[in-house]
Amino acid sequence: LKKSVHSVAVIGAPFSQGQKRKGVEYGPAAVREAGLMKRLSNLGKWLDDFGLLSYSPTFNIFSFMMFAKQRASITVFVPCSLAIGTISGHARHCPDLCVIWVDAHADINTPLTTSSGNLHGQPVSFLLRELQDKVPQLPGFSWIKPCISSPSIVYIGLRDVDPPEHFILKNYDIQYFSMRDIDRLGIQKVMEQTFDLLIGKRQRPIHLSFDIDAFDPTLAPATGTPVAGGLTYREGMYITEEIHNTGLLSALDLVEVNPQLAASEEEAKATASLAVDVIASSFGQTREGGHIVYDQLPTPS
Ligand code: 6HN
Ligand code: MN
Ligand code: MN
Repeated sequence: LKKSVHSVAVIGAPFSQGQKRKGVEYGPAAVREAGLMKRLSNLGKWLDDFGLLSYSPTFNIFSFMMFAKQRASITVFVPCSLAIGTISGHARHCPDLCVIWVDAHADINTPLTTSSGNLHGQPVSFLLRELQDKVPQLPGFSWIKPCISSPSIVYIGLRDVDPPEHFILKNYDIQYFSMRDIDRLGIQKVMEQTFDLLIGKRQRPIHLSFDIDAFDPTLAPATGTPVAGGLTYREGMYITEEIHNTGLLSALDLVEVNPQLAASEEEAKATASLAVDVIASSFGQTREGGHIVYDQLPTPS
């Protein structure tokens, strides 16, 4: 079996709690309609399609990840809050995992620092070991066991970070590459340094959490909290190509696609098809081609 031929579980988790804007529960279906499964099977992936979960709060997605984790799994889901479930489930299988969090936002408010009250701005705070004395026990959340340490996560694309979040990033020594850092270093150096930080000393499985709002809103308008000045298409593809090239991608969450917030059908379609590009590229589609087996040229008879 070629290294790139492996099985990918696809889980759609339509879910809109954790934030106030309606419509994000239609994201998974929109990404499927944009051709996700065909693109992945064209890459020679063995697909394990779990369809759309009918009920998928964080605990369910946690159980699902435990169950679905084969050699890789994608979840095409919704507000970032579900990362509590996906990363916990993934970590149960792969305790050694590291996280690359691509997002305009840090999603690291605690329930005590959040000003919006939205859970999608808080998932990372529940997951980080170092932060647990600052996170209150909430009803329904007692199953969550913090499973990542601060040196095991790197952010890329930040440009809208709340003051308490900034405090946390600085005081807990969490590594990040903001859009300013990308301007300064270029995306190639950013990826090099990200891998040095996370997998420089030892190989470990990568959990990629990709929030579509990391892209510039001109490219991904159909999302709940767009922020100007985001990733270009090429920066986004470079990030995912490099992650694929490590051979260590183990799970991918693609979050915050909200077709209902698009101003037009075209905007909704463009955002969903960008999400498909992110996923396909993470699983081996390359811009220079050559990703499917083609080993003989036709000869004129
Ligand atoms: N997302 N920091 C803000 C909050 O509500 O805590 C925004 C969170 C946005 C979450 O879409 O990545
Ligand atoms: Mn997010
Ligand atoms: Mn975001």
